[in-house]
Amino acid sequence: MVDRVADPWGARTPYRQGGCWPDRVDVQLADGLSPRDVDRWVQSASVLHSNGDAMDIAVKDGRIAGVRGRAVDRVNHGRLDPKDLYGWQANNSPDRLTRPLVREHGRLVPTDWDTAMGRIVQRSKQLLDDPGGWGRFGFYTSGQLFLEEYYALAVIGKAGLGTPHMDGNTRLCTATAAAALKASFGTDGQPGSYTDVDHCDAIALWGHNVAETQTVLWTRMLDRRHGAEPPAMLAVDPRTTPVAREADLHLAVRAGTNLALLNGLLREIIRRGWYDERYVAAHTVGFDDLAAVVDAYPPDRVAAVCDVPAGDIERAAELLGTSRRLLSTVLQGFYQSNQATAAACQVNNLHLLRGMIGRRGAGLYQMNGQPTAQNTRETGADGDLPGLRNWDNPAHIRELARLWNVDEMTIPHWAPPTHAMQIWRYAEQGSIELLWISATNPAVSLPDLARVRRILGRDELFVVVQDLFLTETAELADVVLPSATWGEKLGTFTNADRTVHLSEKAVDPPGAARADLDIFLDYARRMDFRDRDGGPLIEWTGPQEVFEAWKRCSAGRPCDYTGITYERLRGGSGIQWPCTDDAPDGTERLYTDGVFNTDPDYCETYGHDLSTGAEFTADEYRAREPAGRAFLHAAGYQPSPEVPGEEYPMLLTTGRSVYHFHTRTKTGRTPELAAAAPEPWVELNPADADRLGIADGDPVQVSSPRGTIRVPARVGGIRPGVVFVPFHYGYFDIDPGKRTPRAANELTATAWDPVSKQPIFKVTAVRVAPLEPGE
Ligand SMILES: Nc1nc2c(c(=O)[nH]1)N[C@H]1C(S)=C(S)[C@@H](COP(=O)(O)OP(=O)(O)OC[C@H]3O[C@@H](n4cnc5c(=O)[nH]c(N)nc54)[C@H](O)[C@@H]3O)O[C@H]1N2
Ligand SMILES: Nc1nc2c(c(=O)[nH]1)N[C@H]1C(S)=C(S)[C@@H](COP(=O)(O)OP(=O)(O)OC[C@H]3O[C@@H](n4cnc5c(=O)[nH]c(N)nc54)[C@H](O)[C@@H]3O)O[C@H]1N2
Ligand SMILES: [Mo]
Repeated sequence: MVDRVADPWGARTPYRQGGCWPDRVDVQLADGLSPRDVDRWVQSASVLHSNGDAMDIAVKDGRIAGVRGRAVDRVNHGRLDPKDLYGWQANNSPDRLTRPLVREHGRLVPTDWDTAMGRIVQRSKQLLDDPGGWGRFGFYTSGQLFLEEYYALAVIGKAGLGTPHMDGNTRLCTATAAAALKASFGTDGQPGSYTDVDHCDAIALWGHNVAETQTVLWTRMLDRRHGAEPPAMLAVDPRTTPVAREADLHLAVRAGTNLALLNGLLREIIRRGWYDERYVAAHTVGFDDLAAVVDAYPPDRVAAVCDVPAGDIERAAELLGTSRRLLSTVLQGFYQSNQATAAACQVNNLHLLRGMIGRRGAGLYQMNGQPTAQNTRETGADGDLPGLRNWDNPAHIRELARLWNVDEMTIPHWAPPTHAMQIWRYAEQGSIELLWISATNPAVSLPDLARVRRILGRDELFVVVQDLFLTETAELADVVLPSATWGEKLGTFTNADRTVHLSEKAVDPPGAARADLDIFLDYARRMDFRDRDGGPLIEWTGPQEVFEAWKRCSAGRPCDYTGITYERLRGGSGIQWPCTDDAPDGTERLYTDGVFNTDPDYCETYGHDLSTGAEFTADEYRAREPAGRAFLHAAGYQPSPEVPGEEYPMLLTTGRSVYHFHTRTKTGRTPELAAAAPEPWVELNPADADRLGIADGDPVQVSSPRGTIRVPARVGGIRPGVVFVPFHYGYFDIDPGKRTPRAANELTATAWDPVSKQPIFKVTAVRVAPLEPGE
């Protein structure tokens, strides 16, 4: 065993282009435990990022005691991320919630399940007694539950209650990935496969610090870089991340200017003739418009907007334009930045223009972040309709009504589903009166936390929180439901390259904690939801039955699971959807024939205007006659809603460290990871630090119009004018006794992308000042 805090990526196992990535099995066991002493190894996969690294959980005396990578799996060939190697210890944490809690006279007190569920059901029935009562329910779920749990929740919300107010924290995470995939290709679903890393000759990382956020995918890229015929690498990030340091070319763009950069790059690619005219003519719509829009972005203009040298833009265009197998990944540096969907679509355009899609090495990822975000989207727990169906297509509604045996009018489809930011707005204004939060910690992860605390604290709002720990959010709830988690429940989930894994139950949850699926099914039973014939709407009792029902719902849709069974997922590798009778081993790449999911009867959306978010109608969509061709969408650059000014002269961007997962409920309870990054910090460019009189380690104050935080300075690692704060640290440090304003989201604004509705966490105007001694 090696110290993977000191070296997050482990030893290189180089390989050549077209070769097979060698196995390397990573293992971590509890102190003093040897592999011989392990009672059982139980199959699972990672839930601390979207990579889907397969692993076995070691069980000793009924407790989780370690993990081991699965060499047979197509995703990780045995490797594990540092968070996975150490993070399982949080399952055994002594402060896990073991009993439900209810609020009595202002305080949360322990109770039993009957009392806790009874309160939720009583409140629910009260609301349903009033006409339109279904509109008073809001559900805010996660990208971290299992597929079966989301599907059960989606059916409860859409066929049981009939509320349109359901979304996931996937709105903060990969709403833009979904929006960009739908906009360009007709439906959600990643075109590429991780094996594209084995074949590519250039890798472009668009606002994706993959080295810290998907360490195993990064080791695959690094191993190619260390083998024969290594791929070239381009990084676009305002910070000097490990990715930027490895790359052949790093464009340290000013935060919020991605679209200008991409427009400039596409202009060069078109002007230099580096695009595939035949592919564009046969498989795309919109070339002339795109060419006209990007023509206004010559290198000098882009250099001025993005603040990178014009020569570097030309070099980047050449790297992209002359590669023969280009792999791109896009993540939060685009999705949470200005003009998110428009910018992400330009990466799709790059691949379409160059015909770099649907063949080996020409991979494109509108990357996921959370381990199960793909499932939130597929099952409709994010508000979309299950099976990547289109809310605006009556035939799709009819299919679901038939499947669930409910009236079409029960299924909300008279307007787009309510997105999370709007759900919070309704909760603030009072039209949502019951907000059920599962597996997410919005009191740390949403923007403008002072506002979020105000909303959760409203007396009129009944808040249910389903979690493992008494989080910043849970302590503001009316009812807290203690959940089982990974390793303590059975289910499936799907990673960023469509690989479906099974996660078995290794141990029992602590105390009275229950699997999220059991909680949702218990609620359905107590609410006694009925179908149109008066029979029970939901009769499932366990995950496998829900999975079988989900397979029927997915049949014929892009995410077709009909060929997958729990049994087939046991023992070997995960399987990529679609998996059907015709493709019994799954499907490695989508769109290999250049036919996209844009047919009006099949597509997931009729589309939006990328600049304003205005929705197109079915007729407008049909008039564009996509006929299986992909859309080349164009948009002009506009500055972000917050730009630096006199009072707030710098730009704050936020994000992740390799050692922590999100709000640290698990990694903060893991000794090795907590010690590796015990407190937040702010990264500053040396020239900015000098000018402000700040030295490395000095305490500083960062302020925005919403709030102020006090954190130590780290000088270096970032471009001038931009500062970075990790968003992992909430306003208390695991121990609720110790409270300090130090969360990045005290500063961020309630603002979102017009198309994906994803919040703009990466561009906030701030002021930075040294703290005087004693302050
Ligand atoms: N260690 C760790 N790994 C994780 C997670 C975690 O919490 N910790 N979370 C998982 C989840 S849910 C997600 S969504 C992913 C996120 O994975 P990433 O997207 O890789 O992570 P971030 O740090 O949020 O953002 C990536 C980069 O965007 C850059 N950036 C900021 N503003 C801009 C901009 O305007 N333009 C450009 N081009 N870049 C910009 C930041 O400097 C940052 O380095 O990670 C997953 N993996
Ligand atoms: N400023 C800023 N803000 C951000 C981001 C950023 O880059 N910058 N990134 C955004 C992104 S991409 C994301 S994904 C979000 C993440 O934000 P959150 O979802 O709020 O973060 P987590 O800490 O992962 O919260 C998950 C919660 O679910 C609990 N949990 C874990 N497993 C289970 C389970 O099986 N069942 C139940 N019931 N509970 C469980 C955990 O204890 C934890 O409290 O943050 C977003 N916010
Ligand atoms: Mo995320």
